[in-house]
Amino acid sequence: MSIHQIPNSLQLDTFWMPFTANRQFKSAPRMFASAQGMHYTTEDGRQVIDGSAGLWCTNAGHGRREIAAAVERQLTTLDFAPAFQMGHPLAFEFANRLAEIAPEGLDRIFFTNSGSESMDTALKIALAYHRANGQATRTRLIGRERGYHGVGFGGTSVGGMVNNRRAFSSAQLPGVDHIRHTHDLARNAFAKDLPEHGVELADDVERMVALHGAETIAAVIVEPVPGSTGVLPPPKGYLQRLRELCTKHGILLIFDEVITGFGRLGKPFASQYFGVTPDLMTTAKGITNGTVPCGAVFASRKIYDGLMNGPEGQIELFHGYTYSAHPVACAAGIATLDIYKAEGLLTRGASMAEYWRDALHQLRDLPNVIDIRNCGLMGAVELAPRKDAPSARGYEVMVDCFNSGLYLRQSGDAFAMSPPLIVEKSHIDDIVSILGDAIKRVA
Ligand code: PXG
Ligand code: PLP
Repeated sequence: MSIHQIPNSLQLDTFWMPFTANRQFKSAPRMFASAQGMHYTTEDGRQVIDGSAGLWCTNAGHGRREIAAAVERQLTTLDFAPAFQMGHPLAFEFANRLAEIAPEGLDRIFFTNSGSESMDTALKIALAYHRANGQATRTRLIGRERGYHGVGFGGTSVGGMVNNRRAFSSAQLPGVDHIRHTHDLARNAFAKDLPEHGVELADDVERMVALHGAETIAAVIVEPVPGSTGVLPPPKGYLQRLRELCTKHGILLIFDEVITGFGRLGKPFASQYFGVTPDLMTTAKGITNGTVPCGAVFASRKIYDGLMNGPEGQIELFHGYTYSAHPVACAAGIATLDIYKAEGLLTRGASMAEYWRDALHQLRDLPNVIDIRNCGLMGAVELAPRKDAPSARGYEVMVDCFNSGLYLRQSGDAFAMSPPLIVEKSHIDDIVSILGDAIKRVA
């Protein structure tokens, strides 16, 4: 047990924890008891600054009363309503509000409950769209190495994380291929702006076309800035090139904005930040400030209209979840958008990004630091792995940070950071100084 002892009465065996080394955690638990603003409070009353917005989701900070009030109101007014062949006004209102901030033309919105569901939904929409438009041979899905698109069979298939896939290799979707990732330490380490090198990697789409035939490819799926695999900003011009090649070959481009959406880069969406508009965009997380599970797929009018054919009484897309457009999620989402708007949070990152970048890069000369990356209010510090023990150094630094008052996400020997968008300069100083001390101590 750690010094941060949990009550003896709490039995830890029954909760099978997700994406966690269960035995390691349960032998020395790290427990949060409450949260407000930029900070968690631990069971033993310590303040821990939130360097990763929970899991990249609490963009407006913790404990927002307005969201709590909206949720309570909704639960006592209309706790649940079916969204299949029935409606409730809040679902339409929420969709309209999302459309206001969407990249131009991406204003047809399908609700889900998570990023993984958003990804499954987007892949199905892509297949259904091509089929409805007389191109039923377009069934291949092209993901990218080092992509993370959640844990459904669709998302793991197009994703490119080996640990997410190796145990399930027999059940990956057929006909999926991957373009190469853009992470290139040799050429781009410590880039403070978008990496200079790697635009040519987008030409992998041409290789896929040459190999498989454009008429078999439904969609290319990428995160504009991969988050889970260590914050990998795209090389200059790369996303534009992907867009051009997809358009040229009639392939749909899907941006997975589950992390980059809702202000992370200083614009509502990464699509607007990079000036590249995909055909479909998946979101979740920040859509309700992490409070109530919710996700949304934003589709272009071309795609929506393309599926609104056939007899009027026919269901156009055989897809949906019991909790699609759940009234409580819609209420939480609208209250969240109200906060984002009132406090300018969807663009606040733009004014903080430079300070964030410069603060992170102060860690450059510390022991074992091999790269520092940043984009908007995303950031990563990567350490050299210990010989024969990848991730060990990363884990020790993460635990040291927690014990000294900083929560951040460890990804192998890298740390991925994404503070709530309410972050002030003094918070950034705290995050960087605690992380720096931990890196020095662990060495
Ligand atoms: N797409 C992307 C780009 C994501 O980052 C998902 C899909 C799946 O979303 P759900 O809601 O099904 O988890 C994600 C989720 C981390 C971390 O620390 C990242 C995610 C989730 C949990 C932890 O890197 N990303
Ligand atoms: N909704 C949210 C959450 C916003 O952040 C914004 C603008 O930043 C909008 C809507 C659009 O607001 P307006 O119509 O006042 O420009």
